[in-house]
Amino acid sequence: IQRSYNKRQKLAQYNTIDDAAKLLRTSHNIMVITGAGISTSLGIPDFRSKGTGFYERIRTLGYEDGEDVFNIDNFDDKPNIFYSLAGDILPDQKRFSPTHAFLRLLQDKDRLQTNYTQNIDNLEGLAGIDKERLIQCHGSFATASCRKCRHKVPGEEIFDDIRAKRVARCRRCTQTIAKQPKKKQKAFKLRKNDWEDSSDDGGEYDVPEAGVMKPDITFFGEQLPDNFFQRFTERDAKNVDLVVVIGTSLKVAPVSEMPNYLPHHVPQIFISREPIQHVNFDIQLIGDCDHVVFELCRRAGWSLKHEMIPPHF
Ligand code: CNA
Repeated sequence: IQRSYNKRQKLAQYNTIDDAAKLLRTSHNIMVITGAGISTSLGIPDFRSKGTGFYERIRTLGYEDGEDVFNIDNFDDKPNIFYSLAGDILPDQKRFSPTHAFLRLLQDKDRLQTNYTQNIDNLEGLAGIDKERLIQCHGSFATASCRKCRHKVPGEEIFDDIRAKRVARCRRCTQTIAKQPKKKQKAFKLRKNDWEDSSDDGGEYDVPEAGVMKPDITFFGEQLPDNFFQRFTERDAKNVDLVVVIGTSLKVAPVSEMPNYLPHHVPQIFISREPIQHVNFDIQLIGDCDHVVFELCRRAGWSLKHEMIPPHF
């Protein structure tokens, strides 16, 4: 995108929840940026909420910084730490939240241009959001790859290991290693360690280890998927007419920077439990997002249906 980063100014004409409902009704290319807060009503912890967030739990287990668990160098160094904790955020949900239903409603009304989700729980797919309208900015548990040979498998293949808090190893590496004659295994080990002498001295060597499998979620220090940058710069930044940000602390770049990179005349709405200061949203609707989106729909004259919304509402 050509424009340089510049903190946008609030647009004076939009202030109230009724303004927000009117914007929903009148906009046709809506960009929705979502975070962990849209899944907490299903019992999936977010990262940073006080008392319930995953990072606080990690601290009670003695780790200083929650982000360390999702650092790629730390993962390569000690994958067992990630595997001992990841079970808590593993998606085993068979249902989605009213806020996911709201996204689906926007899609059904052909108003959802793109949902940029930071979530890795794949619940957007369960709610029926089209792949073409969904960017999983931080990847997902849907697939996993070997850190050594890059072999990719469906994510479910390593779920048992994650639940058992056991480091998942690559089956392809394991098979390749098993097929090699013992001498070759030794040579592989020697080369790997840059030893000069590869002569057979009859000594004992460890067989090389199979690579560690990592869910294809984006760790700190890893690149975001290409389609994130492409879709944002080549399409959405040029023609969205409303931005709605839901259930995120907006602390993780580059997603946190998206609102300030968009044309400043495009109205922006923020929905979350805690207000934020580092982006000048036009309207901040502070509260439980399931309640807020329900109320927004009511005021827009739309009916949001979901099993968690009491029928008399
Ligand atoms: P975060 O930093 O934990 O922020 C979540 C925000 O949502 C907080 O500000 C909360 O106050 C707010 N919130 C929580 N529950 C609700 C609710 N019911 N209604 C309204 N607001 C609520 O998480 P972010 O998404 O901002 O951070 C990005 C990380 C979180 C991504 O890399 C994700 O992969 C990661 N994450 C994802 C999941 C998931 O996929 N469900 C779970 C935990 C973490």
